[in-house]
Amino acid sequence: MKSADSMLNEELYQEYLKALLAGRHKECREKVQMLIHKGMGIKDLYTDLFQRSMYEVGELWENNRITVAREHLATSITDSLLNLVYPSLFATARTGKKAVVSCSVNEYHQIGAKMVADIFELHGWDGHFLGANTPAEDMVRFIHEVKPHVVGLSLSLLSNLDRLKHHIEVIRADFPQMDLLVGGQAFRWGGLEAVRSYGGTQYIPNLERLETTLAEA
Ligand code: B12
Repeated sequence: MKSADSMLNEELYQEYLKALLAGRHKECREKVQMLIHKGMGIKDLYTDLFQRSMYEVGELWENNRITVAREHLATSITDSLLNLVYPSLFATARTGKKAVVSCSVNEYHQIGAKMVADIFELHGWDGHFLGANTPAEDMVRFIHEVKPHVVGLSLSLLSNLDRLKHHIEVIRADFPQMDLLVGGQAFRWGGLEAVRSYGGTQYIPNLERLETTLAEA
């Protein structure tokens, strides 16, 4: 894979962000297709283009410089663009390993968790993505059916920490040895000690660290 910098320069990033905020879906799509065609790696595309622009959308929204409608538009475009990488995602040789990735109840931020499931797929795992707002008991039922090697939980709002803890407790009750990965922006503001106190639970701040962890697994 070529380095991200050689393909995604600042000018291209700013053009993409402008198109995203203006809702020019086709233009965003063409830029992403061009970057994929040039060989930009999936982790870099996700981090340096999609994540960076969504964090910027969040800041603009927080500072009342864009409306909720525009933020929703940018989110929906980004969500659809993730699917452009799918042909290369599933081309990797399968390892036979499985992961389940999900958000807890009342957690509607799902793009980051979806990216995590995709990175598992990229590394040959089956990355079962359960999406936003998944009840703990239903997730555990699914874990019984699929028998994954790892479960990943995403938390964006620190106010949802007790819900995440409930998920961990319900999983631990049936699967005391299950490897748990947690991630998401909530941990910028706290919650790590509480999560680590469960043991066998690892905090992964970004996709780069996730790739290193998978390479070592
Ligand atoms: C889009 C968005 C929404 C959308 C989400 C839709 C969707 N389909 O996902 C909607 C409109 C639903 C929404 C609602 C709200 N949102 Co919002 N949202 C965002 C926004 C703009 C982008 C989120 C995003 O996609 N980021 C990009 C992804 C790729 O980044 P990421 O989530 O951090 O994921 C990466 C890593 O954290 C890590 N990771 C994440 N999960 C996991 C899991 C595992 C296992 C691992 C290993 C790694 C990992 O890997 C990912 C890739 O690198 C953010 C701004 C921001 N800074 O992100 C605000 C933001 C998260 N929201 C915020 C808020 C306040 C809200 C609301 C409370 C607003 C309101 N008053 O209603 C509600 C809460 C809804 C709820 N109960 O969940 C705040 C949170 C602030 C805080 N201190 O808690 C933010 C930061 C905006 C801001 N700056 O104020 N939001």
